[in-house]
Formats: sequence, C-alpha cells, structure tokens
Amino acid sequence: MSEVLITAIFAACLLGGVYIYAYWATTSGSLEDENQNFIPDSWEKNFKWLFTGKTVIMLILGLIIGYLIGAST
Ligand SMILES: [Ca+2]
Repeated sequence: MSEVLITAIFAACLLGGVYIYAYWATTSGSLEDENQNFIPDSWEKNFKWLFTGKTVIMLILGLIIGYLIGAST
C-alpha cells in the first residue's frame, strides 16, 4: 500500500472518530452545545470549518482511497 493511501485511510478514520465523538459529547451533554448544531461550542471558534466542510472532506478522502485501491489492483 502506498503511503498516501495509508494517510488518507488514517485521516478518514480520525475525522470519523472526531465527528462521532462531537455528536456523542453534545447529545449526552458532556460538552456544551447551546446552539444545538452538534458541534461543541468550545470547538466552534477554531474548528467549525471541519464540520461545515464534512461532506466535501469525506467525499475527497473517499475518492482518494477508492482511486488508490483501484489503481493498486
Ligand atoms: Ca454548538
């Protein structure tokens, strides 16, 4: 496997974990989410783009992973 593929898979898993954690933490009340957008309010100042761009980021990572797996076989 190429290093790019491993990096892309790792990034997708890491981001998936971050999104799941943010959802879990806001719904369970562990982290404050007054505006109810499933983004912990303390993260919104610096990391809101990571959530608003979620679909695009995951799509690009998916395309990279799919392309590299396809190219390697
Ligand atoms: Ca919020």
